[in-house]
Formats: sequence, structure tokens, C-alpha cells
Amino acid sequence: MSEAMELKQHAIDYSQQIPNNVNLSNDRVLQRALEQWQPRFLNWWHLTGPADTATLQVYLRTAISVDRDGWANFGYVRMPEYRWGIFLTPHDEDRKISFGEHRGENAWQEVPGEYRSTLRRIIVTQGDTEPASVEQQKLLGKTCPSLYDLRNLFQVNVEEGRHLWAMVYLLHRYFGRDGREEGEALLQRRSGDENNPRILTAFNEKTSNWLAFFMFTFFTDRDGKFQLAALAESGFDPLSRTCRFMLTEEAHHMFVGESGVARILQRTCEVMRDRGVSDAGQVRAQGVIDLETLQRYVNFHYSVTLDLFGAEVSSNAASFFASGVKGRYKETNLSDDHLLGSDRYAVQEVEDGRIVEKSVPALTALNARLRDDYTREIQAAVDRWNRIPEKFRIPFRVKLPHSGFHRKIGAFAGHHISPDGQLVSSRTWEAEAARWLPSDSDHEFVDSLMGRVVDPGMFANWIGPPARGINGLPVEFEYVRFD
Ligand code: BYC
Repeated sequence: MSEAMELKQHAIDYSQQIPNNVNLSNDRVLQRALEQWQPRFLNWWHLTGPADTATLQVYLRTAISVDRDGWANFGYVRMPEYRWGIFLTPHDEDRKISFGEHRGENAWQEVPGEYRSTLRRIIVTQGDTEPASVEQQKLLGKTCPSLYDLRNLFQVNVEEGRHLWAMVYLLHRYFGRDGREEGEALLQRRSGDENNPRILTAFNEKTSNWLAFFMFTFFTDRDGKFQLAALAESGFDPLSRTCRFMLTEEAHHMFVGESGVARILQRTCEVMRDRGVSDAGQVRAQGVIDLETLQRYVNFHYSVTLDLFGAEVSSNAASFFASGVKGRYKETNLSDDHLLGSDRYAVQEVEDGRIVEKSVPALTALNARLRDDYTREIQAAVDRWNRIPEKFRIPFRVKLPHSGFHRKIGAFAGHHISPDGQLVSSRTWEAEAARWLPSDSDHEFVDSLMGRVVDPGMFANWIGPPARGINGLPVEFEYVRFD
């Protein structure tokens, strides 16, 4: 490919009603269908997106191209005028399917008939999580701990909105009438709605305060990373190219979560040291989040996110892999036969009142394997968090609970497992749950700390400032303007 052609594929055309790098104007029917969906998306954004933001100017990044420097474009944007669009990484004509029965064949540019419903289902499930998270975070702007954080929340929100666009483009372009109907349904379901909830469990939970938001972006957005990475391996090339670009957006969301929790830890530890307090009640009396409550939020968000990987042993996952629809994390870099015909994988389950390890066909254990990859990365980040109390010589360490703790999906569903991995009775569970999971009074306490800090450079008492500002700007920059 010539250099000029390559640049064209990378660049995003903002002169169009729908910014894109997929030559949308060459396909009038598709363009018209998406232009009809656009006002419905905007209506959904007004109804369920971040509350009372229509007049704000937010210092946001907007992608101008899909190459590495494509994010260099920062500036003030009025939120509803954000240019949501369709951005795919460039087409590689030589790309081959790297796993499953079709290994070595050319990647599919159209949907193979036999995998149509599977692919549609996966794309809809992925797409459904994006607006769900925006709905979950709708009210957080009202209680922001700083302008810096408010801007980050809105950046996450607009990009989740764009991820919805990414999936709706695939549905409209490749799935005809069914796809258009699914595109509508994605705007109809609502997080937490009893009659028409979002598809996956975690996306119907509340994100009612900023501790929950940082936990969500740390734990749940990272599930997004791992699922997108597995879909980026897909034999269906447009899905792969879409997910590759989405992954670049996801990285910032996880940074928001990891650094947000780290700043809370830092602030609490500082207060504990400076005021010589360690008891949770005394710590709370200083207006900061006690470490025990933080641990309970970790227990909740980690366990709810593990459910998003599906059952550990899953025939769905096996057929997604065998058919070349969804790969493993970093599939192309793995050095086995990419077929898993006779490989085994160890999973845990409950048998005769005990947690036992079992070796099962690796093909059926792909959800467990992806989850294990995820946990390794999460553990590394938790280790980074733990350097903070260590630095303050505070004996507390954040600990991930056992993978069976508080699970609703998979091998542990229906069992009670303590955070340290003991099978316990319902009675013990009920007696201990308030020590292990955030109680109503924990939520009330954290909610009570949430004020609204909007003076540039100021931070709520319960969180430390970030190490640096956005895009090389100072921390006290006016990241959101209210005029
Ligand atoms: N809740 O064999 P099973 C993100 C259903 S996050 C409710 O266990 P499978 C983001 C399942 O659908 C990433 N239902 O699992 C983050 C199936 O139903 P059917 C989102 C569940 O199919 C933050 C049945 O149980 N992306 O991007 O191997 C902010 C048995 O299924 C749940 C994806 O998930 C649950 N937790 O895998 C914004 C990728 N778990 O078919 C965004 C696309 C399972 O029998 N999705 N079920 O009616 C997938 O790859 C798969 O659907 C799953 C489940 C991994 C979710």
C-alpha cells in the first residue's frame, strides 16, 4: 500500500455528518440508515447520558486518526456536540484467521452464514455494555471530587457512547434488517430496568458514588479490555479492526480507575498517619474512606466482574473458538497449535462440599482461561496499590477475594465461598456478609462524602490530587467550563 493510501485509511473524515474512516459516503443506503439512527442515539444521550451537561465545555480528546498519534487532538467541546463516529484500524489484506477450524484461511470480510447468529449475539452483548455504563454513571457529575475527575468521567462517557457506535456500525453494515432492529433495541434497554434490563448482570448494578466509579473503571473496564482483545483476534475482520481501535480508548478508562483508587488510598493513609488513627470509625470521622470499606468495594466489584466472563466451563466459548469467532487473549502470540484439540486446563468447582481442582478439555475452559489472564493483570495492579500503605508503614493490604466468592454465574453459583476460599453455610454467609461486601451503611457513608468540588486545582477531602494533569497541562487547569 502506498504511504498516501495508508494515511487516508488512518485519517478520520470530520466533514461528514457521521465522522468515519470507512468511506461511509460510498454506501448511501448504509449512510442513510445510520443517519436515521443518529438522532435516536442523541435522544438516548439526552435522556440517560450525563445529567445537566448540555451547556458545559469539557476539555476532551477526540480521535483524528487511528494511528498511534491520532489521540493528539485535545480541546474544549460542548458535550452534546462531541463527534461520535466510526473508526476502524486499517484493513490488512493479508490477514489470516489464526485459530480454530478455519486457521490459515483469509479473514472474513463478510459474515459467514453459519456464524451469523453467533456473531450478532456477541456484537449485541458487547454493544449493550457500552450505553449501560453511561446510564450507570449518569448522576456522578453532580458530586465530582474535582474538575480533573469530572473531565475524566465525561471522557469515559463519550467514549463509551462511541463504542456503542462501533457496534451499531457493524450491526447495520453486516446484519441487514436484524442488525438495524438490534441497533434500536440497544437504545431501548436500560441499566437496572426491571422490565427491559441490560444483558449482562454487572451492567444492571448501581454506580452511585465515585468510589464505585473508580472500582468499576478499574475492574469492569478491564473485563472490557480482555473481551475486546479476544474479539480483536476474531476471524471476522471488521469486528477485529473495530475492537483494535476500541482498545486504545479502553486504556484511558482503566487508568482512571487504577489511579482513582490509588489516590483514595494515598489520602486515607496520609490522614491515618498525620492524625494517628487506625480504627475504621476514627478514620471515617476524619472524612476519608476507611480501608476496610475500600476492601469491601474491591470484593464486590471484582466478584461481579468475574461473572462477566461467563461460566468457567462453557460449550459456547468452545464453539466461539473452534469456529474462529472469538480467540484467546493475545492468540496470535501464543505458540501452541491454536486448535486445542487435546489440551487440558485446570478449573475449580465444588464437589461433595469441597472446592476441588479439575482438569477439563481446554477448549471448554476458555472463559476460565481469559478470566485467569485478567486476574493476573488485576493482581499486578493491586500489588502497585499496595505499595501505598507499605510506604506509610500501615499493615493493611488490598486482597483479591477467592474467585468463587459472591458468584452468580458459573461453577460457584449457588454456593457460599468466603473471601479466603472456604465453603461456608448460608448461616455463616448471612452473618458475615456485612464484613465482606459493602453494606447499605457503607454506601451511605461513602455517599455522604460526595460533595461537589469545581474550583480549579481543588480536590475533595477524601481523595489525593493526581500526579499530573491531562495532556501535559497543570492539575489546576480549568478542565471543565460552566459558562
Ligand atoms: N450475565 O456459556 P456461558 C465492556 C449467559 S465489558 C448475564 O456461561 P458464554 C465494558 C450467556 O449469555 C465486556 N448472562 O457464557 C466494560 C449465555 O446465554 P445464552 C463485554 C450471562 O456465552 C465497562 C448463558 O449465560 N463484552 O466492554 O461463553 C464499561 C450461558 O453462557 C452472563 C463481552 O462480554 C452474565 N454475566 O460467555 C463499558 C463480549 N454470563 O446464550 C463496557 C461478548 C453468561 O445461553 N460476550 N451469561 O442465552 C461474550 O463473549 C459472551 O457472551 C460472554 C458469556 C463472555 C459474556
